[in-house]
Amino acid sequence: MRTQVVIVGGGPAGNLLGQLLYKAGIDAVILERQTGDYVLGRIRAGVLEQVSMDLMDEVGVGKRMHAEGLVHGGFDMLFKGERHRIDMNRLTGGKNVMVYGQTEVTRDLMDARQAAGLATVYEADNVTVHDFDTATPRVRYQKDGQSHEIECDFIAGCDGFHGVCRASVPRGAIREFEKVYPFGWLGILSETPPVHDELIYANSPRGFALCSQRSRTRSRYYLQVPLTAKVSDWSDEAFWQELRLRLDMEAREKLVTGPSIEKSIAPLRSFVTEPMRFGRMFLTGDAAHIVPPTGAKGLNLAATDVKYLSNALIEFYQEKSEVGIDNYSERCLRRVWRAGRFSWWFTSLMHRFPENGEIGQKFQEAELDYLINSEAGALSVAENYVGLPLNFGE
Ligand code: RFL
Ligand code: PHB
Repeated sequence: MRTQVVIVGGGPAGNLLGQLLYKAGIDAVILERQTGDYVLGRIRAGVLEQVSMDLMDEVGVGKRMHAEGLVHGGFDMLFKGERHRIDMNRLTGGKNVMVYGQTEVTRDLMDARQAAGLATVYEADNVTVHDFDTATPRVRYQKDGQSHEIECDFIAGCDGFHGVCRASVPRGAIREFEKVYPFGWLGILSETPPVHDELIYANSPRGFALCSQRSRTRSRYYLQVPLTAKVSDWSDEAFWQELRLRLDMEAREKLVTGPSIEKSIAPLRSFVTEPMRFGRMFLTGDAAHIVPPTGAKGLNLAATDVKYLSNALIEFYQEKSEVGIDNYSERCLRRVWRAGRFSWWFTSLMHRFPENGEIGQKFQEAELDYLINSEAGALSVAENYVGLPLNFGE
């Protein structure tokens, strides 16, 4: 079999790339290791930047997002028991973010792909990538015990942090930068109205907490927990109790609790791969970089990577130009480092680092006091949170 682009991984990056290429008349096959239901069962990101909303519109799947997503023009920062609003909309001259879950983004993209009759192979086992240093790369996989090979022009590695594409690059051709944080996030999803109509990022001496949401009736909350914590250690009651202790009085009283419908722990990590292109194979999204979730940047970076990649591939096929392909890595990495820097900084500001002691907590509170009382400080937070425009750096 032959196609133009093999996309390894059918998460948000792979599916968005599939739609962008389809709109440009470029053939692609997606190979996904899991079932579609499994992919949709992973509860992850919740906040879309304007660039990601625009991409959903561009590929024609924005309708449900606009109908059901919640537009947020600000968020609260809580420290020393008090909440302070960052008015992103005012500070950035009208920019907002959209609360619309990654599950919904992926579902909308998958539905559009299916409606267009495009090929996704689910439960593709043992995917391997070959010859990406030549003009005819190949991808092999197994499905129902049968072996298959696809010859293609390009491979897009959209296969997440544990994928096969990055792992197949010769070690001498790649550099990896990594920071692992000494804690994780315990997340809970519940069919309860959110405690507040915007997000609350809380710095507490007991550790970080985040009050997020998926809709007006569904909440998502996170707690900073030690790396040794296990989901089974945390009953729902213990979670709600600890969350209350990290919130301000008003939120504590308003919090509506209920049974969890999902509970999981995610480790926090900053990770960047350089470069993101290896001959005819490109890495995108979590396959190339991980940010800690504190800045809500991961999914948005995945979306902008695949937009840059689709532009480069369209230029290749339509204009016979390799300029976009040659610039892909540099273009993505500038944005990746900017978002990665913000996520690292916001993580450092909001979490408890026991090794920094009480003075560390005091310094954090002083910095937060500065940020919310300084127009320049608040603007810096706001403009990083709403994200960079697509043509940034041009
Ligand atoms: P994904 O979503 O991991 O998808 C990769 C897909 O590739 C498949 N795969 C393979 N397929 C074939 N062969 C193989 N060998 C394969 N190996 C893997 C996998 O099954 C999977 O379907 O990566 P992608 O598409 O790059 O998307 C990235 C995002 O998922 C990620 O950046 C975000 O979820 C990060 N993130 C957040 N991002 C935001 O922008 N805003 C947020 O509010 C936000 N919150 C979060 C987050 C991530 C979290 N966790 C759990 C890490 C909150 C959390 C808790
Ligand atoms: C989420 O709702 O899952 C979420 C929101 C904001 C973040 C991280 C996660 O910074």
